[in-house]
Amino acid sequence: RGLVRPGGLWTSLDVVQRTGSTNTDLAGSGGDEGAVLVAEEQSAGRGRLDRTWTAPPRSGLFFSVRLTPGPGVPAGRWGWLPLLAGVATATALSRAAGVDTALKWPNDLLVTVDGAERKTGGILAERAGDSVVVGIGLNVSLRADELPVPAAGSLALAGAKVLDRDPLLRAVLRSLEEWYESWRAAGGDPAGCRLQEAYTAGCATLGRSVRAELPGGRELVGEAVAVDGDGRLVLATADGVQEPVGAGDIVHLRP
Ligand code: BT5
Repeated sequence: RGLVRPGGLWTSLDVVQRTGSTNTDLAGSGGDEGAVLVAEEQSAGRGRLDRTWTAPPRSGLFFSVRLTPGPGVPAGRWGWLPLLAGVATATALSRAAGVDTALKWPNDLLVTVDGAERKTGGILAERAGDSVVVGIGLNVSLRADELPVPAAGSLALAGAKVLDRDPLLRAVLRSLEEWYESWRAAGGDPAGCRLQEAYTAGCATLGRSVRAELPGGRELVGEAVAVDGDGRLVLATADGVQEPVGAGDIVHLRP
């Protein structure tokens, strides 16, 4: 439908009725940059750190794309890809569905439902050889009694004006292509393609008091003050130190 076109980023788009995880399938298949795999249903959807992504069949978008930034983008900058996917998805949802989404560092998409922030999407980026497989899960039509976890939300609950999954998928893939091509053209420099600016503007974590649960069990409490050039969240702690956090979970402590 115009997404897979000569010279464009997307080289193939496959839709399967049911699979375990679109990320696992794409990571294992090798092949070209620009492959897109969409599932109507995932029986073993994955989140980060061995967590799961669960959603009823056809209630949302579950898909993965293969990106191969190549030698023009230093590997240290590939960490921006999940953040880039978040910005691209938020841009698309605002344009195509009139829904404001906020980004929770690093990879959650939040919508506001009855005054509370709820997770309506998540992103999982994984290295596969010289590619990165970026998976996006989005809750689209879920009603309040269908939410897989209490903290979840959906585009329907956030008042989206479009709930058909096809146009939403097209909008997200178009936006992802635009952001990715300009990031790659800038050699992965997030400032050079306004990605850092866009992420900062859309990030609900910044300016908040947060607790970071770091790999290995260490915890850090502070104010989230910036996202640095490597995509890390910078925390200003009570003893005046600025600590960049590159991986881990963030808990927003107060609004
Ligand atoms: C994520 O991980 O949020 C990344 C989710 C990526 C899913 C996509 S779907 C297509 C592709 N194929 C895959 O197998 N995965 C990708 P994380 O930040 O670790 O969050 C996981 C946590 O989110 C879980 O432990 C739950 O608490 C919560 N969760 C699970 N399903 C949810 C849902 N449908 N809506 C909101 N929250 C959910």
